[in-house]
Amino acid sequence: MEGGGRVSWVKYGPVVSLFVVLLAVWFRSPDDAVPDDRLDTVLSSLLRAEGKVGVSDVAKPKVAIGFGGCVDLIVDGVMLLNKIGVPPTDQPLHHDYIESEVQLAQSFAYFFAPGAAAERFMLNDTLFSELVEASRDLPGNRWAVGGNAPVMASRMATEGCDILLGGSFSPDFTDVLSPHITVAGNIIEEPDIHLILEYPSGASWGQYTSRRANRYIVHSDDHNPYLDSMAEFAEKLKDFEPDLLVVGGLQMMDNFPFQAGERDALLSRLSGLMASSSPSIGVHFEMASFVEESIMEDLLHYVIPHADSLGMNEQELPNLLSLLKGTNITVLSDPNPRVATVLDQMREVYRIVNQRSKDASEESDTYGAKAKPLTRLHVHTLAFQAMIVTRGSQWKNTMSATAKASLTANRHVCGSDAIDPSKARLIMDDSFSVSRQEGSQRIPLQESRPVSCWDEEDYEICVAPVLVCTEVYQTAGGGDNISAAGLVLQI
Ligand SMILES: *[C@@H]1O[C@H](CO)[C@@H](O)[C@H](O)[C@H]1NC(C)=O
Ligand SMILES: *[C@@H]1O[C@H](CO)[C@@H](O)[C@H](O)[C@H]1NC(C)=O
Ligand SMILES: CC(=O)N[C@H]1CO[C@H](CO)[C@@H](O)[C@@H]1O
Repeated sequence: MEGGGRVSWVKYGPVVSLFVVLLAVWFRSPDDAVPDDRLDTVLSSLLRAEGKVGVSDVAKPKVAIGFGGCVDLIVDGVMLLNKIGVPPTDQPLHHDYIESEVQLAQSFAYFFAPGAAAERFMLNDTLFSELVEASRDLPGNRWAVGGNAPVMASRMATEGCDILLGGSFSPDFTDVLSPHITVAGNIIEEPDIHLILEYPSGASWGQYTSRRANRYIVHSDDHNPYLDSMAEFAEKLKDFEPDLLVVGGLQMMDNFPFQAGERDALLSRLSGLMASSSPSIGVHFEMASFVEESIMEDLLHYVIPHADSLGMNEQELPNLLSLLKGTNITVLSDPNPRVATVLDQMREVYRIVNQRSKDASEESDTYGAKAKPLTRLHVHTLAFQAMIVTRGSQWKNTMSATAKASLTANRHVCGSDAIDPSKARLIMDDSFSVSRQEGSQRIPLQESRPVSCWDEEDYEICVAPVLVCTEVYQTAGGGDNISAAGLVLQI
């Protein structure tokens, strides 16, 4: 805590008692939200933590990001389903991919009520076109540059980095990108469209009410699953000499009807690309919504061993962990997990991935590259941001990066760079336990020092509360904006 100093209680006695009275009045108010001044303090402290370090103007960080991208068509999910006459189903069901209206309704219902993020491939082109056509003239619809790679690229360019972006885009698409972004890929006529069905907290659809704001995404990509920009990206990567390589967008391969062996070949090539990058640069892999077990296993084999850093949300963390532990992947987890639960899952992912990398380090793979240890793990949730970073690794400024990630969550979801505390709420508890193990330490949330960092084993953990936006503009792309914002302060 800064400033302050002790004041005479005698001199300020009347002021203090007035304050106490006001406080008492305030505490009687039925509103159970966090006091405004508490929120203000958390906000100003987070801003101060974020501002402690900046991105260098002199030597702009260079970041290479793949793969793919799309045009997002963002609509109100319930409004769209009502318009095309898809009635609420009484059978919420998980589907790996979507082929019919009934499956769409069942899958949407499955994720809508808990408010969990989901993304599914639509195998039925006719249905997908119908949905896109219906969305085009739905009130309040918006078009935006989408896809993990372009969103992360744009965020990092805005934060002052020079970017090489791997993706095949139409000229219109490339035109709207920042001048600090160089595109490596093919030129295509029609970009892939992703349909983003957003819903606010408390939205209702038939008998269902959403517990939190989120989105359900359907896509039917022709280009993205093939990572068709990879060859040109690899070519330009040599001269670009990045400080950081980021890989994302691989979920477009999930449940895509590839020919036998095709996906394997693509991921094997990607593995070679990641492994051949200079050992001194960081490689970050951004997870996403995966449901196909075989592709998750491919990620464990081809991608994760060559990443120093992983980013994911509260759904993707238990999903990855269950796979690492050899159990069935989890498609739906608690969308509002406790800090202790997430930290325990993160410790386990960190431990298992590093153990696997150690075990594999004797044998090198076909490219002669050894598995890298995992030195950074960032999990973004609605209520808080959490990072594990290995002490002595190349990742700098973990405290400030966690603060920046947290602020970016509000900025993104509220759709405004300036954070308005009247549109924000703290939903993290007043204190959190560092683990679910009995007797674990509890850390109080200090408004003036909201980012808590501590050391364990060979790593540091930082946790920052999120000022959760209450007037949602957009949730899709949130993870990418947040992850990218955290990364820029760490290279
Ligand atoms: C694909 O969607 C169309 C339009 O909704 C529908 O008529 C058709 O039956 C669907 N195909 C399958 C295989 O479900
Ligand atoms: C796990 O997956 C297998 C194969 O897909 C399936 O047969 C089994 O029922 C699943 N187990 C559980 C507990 O879901
Ligand atoms: C909704 C939102 O604010 N998303 C932002 C994510 O980052 C990109 C790149 O900076 C912005 O253009 C988006 O507005």
